[in-house]
Amino acid sequence: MEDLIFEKAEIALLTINRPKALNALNPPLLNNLAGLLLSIRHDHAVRVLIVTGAGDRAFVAGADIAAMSEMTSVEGLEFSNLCHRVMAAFEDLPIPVIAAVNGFALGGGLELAMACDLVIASDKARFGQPEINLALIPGAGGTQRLPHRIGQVRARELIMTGDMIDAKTALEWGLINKLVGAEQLLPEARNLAAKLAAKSGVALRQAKAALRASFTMEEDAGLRFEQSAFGLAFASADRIEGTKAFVEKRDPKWQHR
Ligand code: DAK
Repeated sequence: MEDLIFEKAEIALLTINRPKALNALNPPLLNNLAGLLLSIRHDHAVRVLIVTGAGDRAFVAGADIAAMSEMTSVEGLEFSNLCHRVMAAFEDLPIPVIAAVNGFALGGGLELAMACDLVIASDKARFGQPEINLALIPGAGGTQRLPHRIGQVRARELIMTGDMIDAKTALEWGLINKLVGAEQLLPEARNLAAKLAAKSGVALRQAKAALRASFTMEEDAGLRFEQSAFGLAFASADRIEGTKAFVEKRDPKWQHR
């Protein structure tokens, strides 16, 4: 899997590694990604995942345009299924996922960042949905997730013009959580990951599931979902420990169950 570098640890680092093509996503890479995400999903030793791009130019410059230009309609359909499976696998990981955006996050690259929970970007990052310039539209969730994150007005501008925005604008528009210098990107991502890894894993999992419901459900169903998720967190050993530790004025020791 040369196109992916996975450093397994409690705070794991996944690097998309096709720097010569600005880390564009082609079918073999996406297939590898699907397999890797499945194994991470079932690996309880990994508590937080950071995703970044190899090199100093790109996070992911989108789906591989050269590969797409050669595809038949049937292959295009298979590619579509694969893209959706990978984005869903990212979004459905029960652990927090942080995108560390080190350069271009375009098309499928921005969609990948938006399938993560938190986004930290370096001052070299550029964001956009330039599919319109290929007579395409965002195909891995961009038309839905972008307006959800930054509102209809700005999402329409990005998707219909295909223009890119810089990291400062992305911060102002609420597309990213934090903007740092290039050297500080991975250290800051690790700091944030360490903060999350110090929380109860069971509570984080329920918080993530309930936050996702705010995107996929009507408000009434979402509020009911929140009640169930709250109930599950409440039934955990960590909830007993967390509330007890507060009363006893000490730090909690999580069991993550
Ligand atoms: N695909 C393939 N190769 C790419 C690429 C891409 N998306 N982006 C860059 N490259 C390659 C370039 O071809 C070049 O290769 P060589 O010529 O050196 O072999 C190398 O990376 C360096 O790029 P440039 O020479 O172009 O570098 P510049 O600094 O001049 O320009 C750029 C950087 C990022 C502005 C430019 O490379 C660019 O505009 N790239 C394309 C960005 C783009 O349009 N991205 C959106 C792609 S469409 C789907 C789901 C999702 C999608 C599709 C289907 N289904 C569910 C079906 C997603 C679609 C997309 O993402």
